[in-house]
Amino acid sequence: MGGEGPVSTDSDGDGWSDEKEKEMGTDPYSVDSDGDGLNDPEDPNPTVAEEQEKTPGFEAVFALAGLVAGVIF
Ligand SMILES: [Ca+2]
Ligand SMILES: [Ca+2]
Repeated sequence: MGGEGPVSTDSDGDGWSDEKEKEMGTDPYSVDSDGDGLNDPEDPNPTVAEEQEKTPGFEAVFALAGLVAGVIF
């Protein structure tokens, strides 16, 4: 459509144009510049590999603690 050429090139197809990647300091040829598993557009810190500190057992521990407390008291 049209003949104005590409407005923006998205070499890695992650949703950010090469221009934006340059702006953000990310790798325009890598969807995940820092390699932490989150694609650049979804990554809060696309240039800093963060450990995904998830504590999936947190609620379970509380539930268990509550259960134990309920049993004991
Ligand atoms: Ca891109
Ligand atoms: Ca990332």
